[in-house]
Amino acid sequence: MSDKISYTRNGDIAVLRIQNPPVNALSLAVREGLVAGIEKAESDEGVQAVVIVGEGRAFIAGADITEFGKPPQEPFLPDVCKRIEASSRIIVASMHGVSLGGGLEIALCAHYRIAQPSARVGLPEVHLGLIPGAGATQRLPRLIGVDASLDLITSGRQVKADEALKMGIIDKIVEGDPAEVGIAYAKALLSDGAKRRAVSEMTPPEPIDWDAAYDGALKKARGQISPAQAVRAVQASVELDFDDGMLAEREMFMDLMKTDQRQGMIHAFFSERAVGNLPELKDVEPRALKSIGVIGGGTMGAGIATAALLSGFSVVLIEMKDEFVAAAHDRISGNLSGALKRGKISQDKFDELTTKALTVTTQYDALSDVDLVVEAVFEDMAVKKDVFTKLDAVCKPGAILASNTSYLDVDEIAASTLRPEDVIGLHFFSPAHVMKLLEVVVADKTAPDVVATGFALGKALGKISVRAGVCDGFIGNRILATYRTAADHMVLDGASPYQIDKALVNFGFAMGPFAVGDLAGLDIGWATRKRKAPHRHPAERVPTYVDKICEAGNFGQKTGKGYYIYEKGTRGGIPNPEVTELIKAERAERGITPRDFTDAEIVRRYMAAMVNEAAKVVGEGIAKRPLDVDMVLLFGYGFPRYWGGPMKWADLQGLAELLADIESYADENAWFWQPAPLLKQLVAEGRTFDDLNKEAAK
Ligand code: 3H9
Repeated sequence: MSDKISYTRNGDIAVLRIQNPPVNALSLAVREGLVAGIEKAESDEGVQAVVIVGEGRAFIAGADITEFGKPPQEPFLPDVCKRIEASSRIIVASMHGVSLGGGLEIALCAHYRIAQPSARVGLPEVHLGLIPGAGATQRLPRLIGVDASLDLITSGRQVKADEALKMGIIDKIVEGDPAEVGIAYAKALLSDGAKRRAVSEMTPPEPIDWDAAYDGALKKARGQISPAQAVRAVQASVELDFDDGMLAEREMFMDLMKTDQRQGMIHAFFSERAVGNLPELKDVEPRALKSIGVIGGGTMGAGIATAALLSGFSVVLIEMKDEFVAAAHDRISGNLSGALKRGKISQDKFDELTTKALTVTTQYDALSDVDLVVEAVFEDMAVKKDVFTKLDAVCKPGAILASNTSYLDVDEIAASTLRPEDVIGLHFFSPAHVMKLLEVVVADKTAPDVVATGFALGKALGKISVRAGVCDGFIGNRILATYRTAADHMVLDGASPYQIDKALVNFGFAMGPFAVGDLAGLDIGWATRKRKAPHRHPAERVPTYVDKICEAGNFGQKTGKGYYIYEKGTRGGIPNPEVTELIKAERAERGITPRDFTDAEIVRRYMAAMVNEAAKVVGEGIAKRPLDVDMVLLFGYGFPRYWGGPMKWADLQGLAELLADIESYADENAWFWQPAPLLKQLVAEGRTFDDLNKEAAK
């Protein structure tokens, strides 16, 4: 028996306990141990039933993801499942915590399933670019039907025990120690004379319109292939006998295992967990956080306040003028009523958060006791410095003073206080109570425990926090400025904003850059261009037609017109013909003969600009690791998760080919397309961005 499985006897019941912390993943030793445990129970005289339970916080979280990409080792999971199901003894799975992927597949091979009220089950394989590969696509439809199976498998969503019971996935919900309730249930089954019950022997369900389901899954997943493949696997459960269906599932699973999407999504899974794991924070205790101050009650400040309230902090929000106080309060209440409507908080909680937990005032003195303040006022250095001087005067010693600036110099802001070691950038993304990304911007003098507190706050707010150094735009907005410029250049040279948006949506972005511009407000980019104009390098190519759109009072969605025209009551916009005319005029003025771009070239140039700037950001230490950039783009900029992030995408494409493209673009515009030294170095050494991630993890 493997040391990952313990075998005990309780009368005529054997208990197999999986002990593979932290989440009982089905690594080789667990698979071996399960088979050995079943064999032992069968040869153990008097054993009539076997209860399978998990030790610790979960039943089983699925296959061991760290084994993916390596040659599979026997016993393979589908065979382990088959062996369990074929056992001559009655097998009971007693589930607690999560039973995910292969974990649920083990349970589906048991003859009976019970769960704790707090248990959750699901088949999240699509989130890893895969489909279930140990029989769930064949057994689940036999157990709960095609529609419910497709819902679970193509979405990867987890369901709670009560829903799983209603769906017919589990037989009973019983509260108590999982082993004890499992034994009691097995005893009751035996005394009732219950028989073995194999899901694989149940009648296959009725067929559906498979092509429609396939097309629907493909469309919904915006370029991700595994949900649509899952439809084909479930189709096999209806059209083939069980064993052939299992072979079909295995083949599709192994094919998906070879894809870039699987690599990208597993990179995202592990990076999401590694991103807050910084050597510099090891053994650093964060400061205590109970109350948060917020300066400014606009969209950003109200969003930050909402996020803090929802995570259990008390909030003091400072508005500039008395007449703004009520509006700020309303904005936060509006956000919270969204949470109330979605059932995330109760009416009592809503009342408490909008009254007792929240103070909105114009009096800075009210901040005298808060543990951390986030300033979210107008992006202007003089205004920020004025706020920080006031904060320095009123906040208690040890309170952290944070700026939500999206590009200003945090060192300069810190220098306006007498406690620069307590100053940090906390760059939230709008709407701050919804968006998952938080850039923790570490200035020259920021103390390590202040950085640790920034990460602790991010965790408490349910954010993905990424460490960033100080530069114009930090990680995300700096890279955005560059790839956005590449898009602007392509428009000047002949592509239309609409073709570019379409090509990038087809690549997998939630929206193209011009549609995003309309959503964010074209006035923001206009202000940035004006700010940067005095320091602009003569070689920069900045289009002026967008300024003309703004000068006419058109700022995108909020004014109903920008790159697109937005009719009331319709979703999305239609191309604005005035923009096409303005672009034509500008090309003529600049003497540019427009040329055609293919969609593939658009994606290539856009991505090359993104990766090149990202490599500079990593090379300069603004981001510590390539995976930090990947997480910023994934969680703040709508980058398709199935590519893992731009750095992972670049590794998958091949860095040498990408560098060669950048060098060829540099023949047209050497100033813009200066290859990143880090990219050149990696190509010369035959290494990848992921090699840098691995070195950083050592
Ligand atoms: C599958 O089953 C395929 C089969 O159909 C067919 C096969 C043939 N493997 O998230 P946490 C690690 S595909 C290895 O921080 P939480 C995780 O990296 C699999 N390691 O905790 C972390 O390590 P570290 C289908 C795993 O409480 C630690 O455990 N299953 C695995 O917030 C704690 O994780 C899934 O996709 C794993 N399967 O959340 C489930 N799972 O401490 C994926 C976790 O070194 N996992 N780790 O950073 C999850 O969704 C969450 O981790 C879970 C716990 C909900 C379980």
